[in-house]
Order: sequence, then C-alpha cells, then structure tokens
Amino acid sequence: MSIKIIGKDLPNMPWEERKGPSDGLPVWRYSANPIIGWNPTPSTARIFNSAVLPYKDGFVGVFRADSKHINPSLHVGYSKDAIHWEFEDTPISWVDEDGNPYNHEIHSYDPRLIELEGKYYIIWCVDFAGCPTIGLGYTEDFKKFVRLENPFIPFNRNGVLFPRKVNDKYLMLSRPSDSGHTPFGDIFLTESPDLKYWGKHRLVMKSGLNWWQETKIGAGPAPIETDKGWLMFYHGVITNCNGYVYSFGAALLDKDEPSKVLLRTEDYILTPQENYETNGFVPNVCFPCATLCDAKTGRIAIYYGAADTYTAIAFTTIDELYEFMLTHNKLGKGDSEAVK
Ligand code: BMA
Repeated sequence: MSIKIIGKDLPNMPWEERKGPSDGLPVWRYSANPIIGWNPTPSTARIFNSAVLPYKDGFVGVFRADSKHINPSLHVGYSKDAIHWEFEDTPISWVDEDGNPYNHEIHSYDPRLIELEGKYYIIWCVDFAGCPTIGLGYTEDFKKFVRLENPFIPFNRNGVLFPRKVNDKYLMLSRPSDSGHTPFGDIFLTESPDLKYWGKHRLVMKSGLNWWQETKIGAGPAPIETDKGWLMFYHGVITNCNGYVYSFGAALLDKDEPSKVLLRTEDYILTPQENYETNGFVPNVCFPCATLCDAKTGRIAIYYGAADTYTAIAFTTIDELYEFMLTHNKLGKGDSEAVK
C-alpha cells in the first residue's frame, strides 16, 4: 500500500503536523491561516487562487490579485519561507515571441505555475476576443514574461499543464465553460507536440458523481507524479439556495494514459468551514491552485484561495491521502476508460 512522490526533496517547505483530533479527512489546515489577508499591496484588495514554486534559495509565486477597482491581474511575489510574501504592486507585463508588447487582456485570473524543461510556465484564465479561455506563457527569470499562442478558443477555464511530457507529448487539463459563472463543467485532457498545436482531446472526469461535485469540477494544482500515477487535486461545486459552494477532492490518474482515472474521492477532502472560507468577497469557496511537496517525507502543502479573498494552506502526506483515496474511492461512469 505504499506510495512515493516522484520529484525533488523540499525540506524547507512549510509544514505543520495535525493539531487536535482527526475530523476523518486526510487534509488539515495551517493553524496560522490565512497567510494573505485584505489589501496586500497599495493597489490590490485581495490575493487568492494563486500558484507558488521553489525558486533559488526560497520561493516564487504568480498571484491572482484583484485591484481596488476590482479587476483581476497576475502579480509576482517572493518569499523565503512560502508563508510570508512580498508582492509586486504592478501586474506582469507580457511580450510576444518576437519581443513586442502583448497586453491585450483585461482579466487575468486563477494562474497555475509549472516548472517544465527549465522554464516556468504560467497557465491562467484570460480574455480572448472578450471571452474567457486559457492563456499560456513562460518566464525564465520572473522579469521577462513571454506569451505563447492561446491553447484553446473560448470558452475555457482551469487550464493545468503537466510538469513533464508523457509519451513525448505535453498534456493540458482544462474545463470548457461559458462566458459567465458556468453552471456546468467537466475535466478534459488535451495533448500537444510543441505547446502550440493542441488536440487529441479526452474526457477525464465528469461532474455529478455526488452533491459536493454536482454542478462542475475543475483541475487544481499541477498534477503530482507518484509511482502509482498522477495525483490531481480538483475543485468540485454544488449549487444550493445561496449559490455555489467550492470544495476540493483528489483523484489518481493513470501514469501513461492520464485521462483514465484510477481513484477518486467520494467525499471532499476540504470544504468551506472556517471563517476565512465561509466569509469574504465570495463566501464558501476553497479553490486550490498549487502544491509544494517533499518527495523524501511525502509531505504536501496545498495552496488554496479562500472566499475569493484570502490565500490559505492545507497539509497532508501522500501516505495518509492515498489510504483515504483507497478507502473512499468512487469512480464515475467512464472515469476509468479513455473516453473520446
Ligand atoms: C470561478 C473563478 C474563480 C472563483 C470562483 C468563485 O468561476 O472565477 O476565480 O474563485 O469562480 O467565485
């Protein structure tokens, strides 16, 4: 029953053991949550749904910041301990592949940050002809940011790149959407030989398995490679009388054919419960966009946006999570097949 993270050791990642009795779920919250509160920089009101990575002798992040006129944009931040962050007040400026300025978009949100073949790729939701789709770009130094072609036409959100090629192809998870608050959504996988041309689409998982993930689901952080397959955290949404509630769960995807689901948590592993999750700009949202992991100990820190207002951390270990996934596994129709 043992499972191993395939990746680097990260002994300086944030970590805290579970305090108090278990609530029956494999994930526990950092006791000093939230780590980022209101008005984090002069021009921004809220930082949430953001992505972090180890960088040099500390950490770097690409953060979704909503300005004081409520416009979402991407900002760089640095930290020594991945808990206390310093942010740039000015949003990222992009150039195209020829070096010309490329800042067409009005809205930029929900970034994922992935180290792939020595570059740092950013995948986020962006305007394309005024409609939401997935944006893709990279940086090598967090100073110059290069925009690549948009992988998909609208409408799409929650694009997540795998951290390495699988069968010599780049892989991207995404969730086709509408132009607004999208009352539906399933997770798909698409491949590319060159990060420019995307195709060979496969369904990964559908919403509707049970109520916490009834309305829509979307991939969260970059999948984590293990010797048993790819660990994917994902958000699931229920619509109740007061609106949407965003929880998150976990799935294990086949190592060589990641559109096949091996395990999927029947229960959520984290749901809005604490004050900073249930109260804020959009109450009842827990939205994971990044993890930090230590391969040696199996520790995982999950970075999630809380109530579209705060950034928070939850912890688990690969062993505890895997055991929960084995004992609380429920697959949906078609999950374990390659559905075209
Ligand atoms: C989604 C995205 C997320 C947000 C969520 C809840 O559509 O816009 O950025 O956290 O709604 O408001």
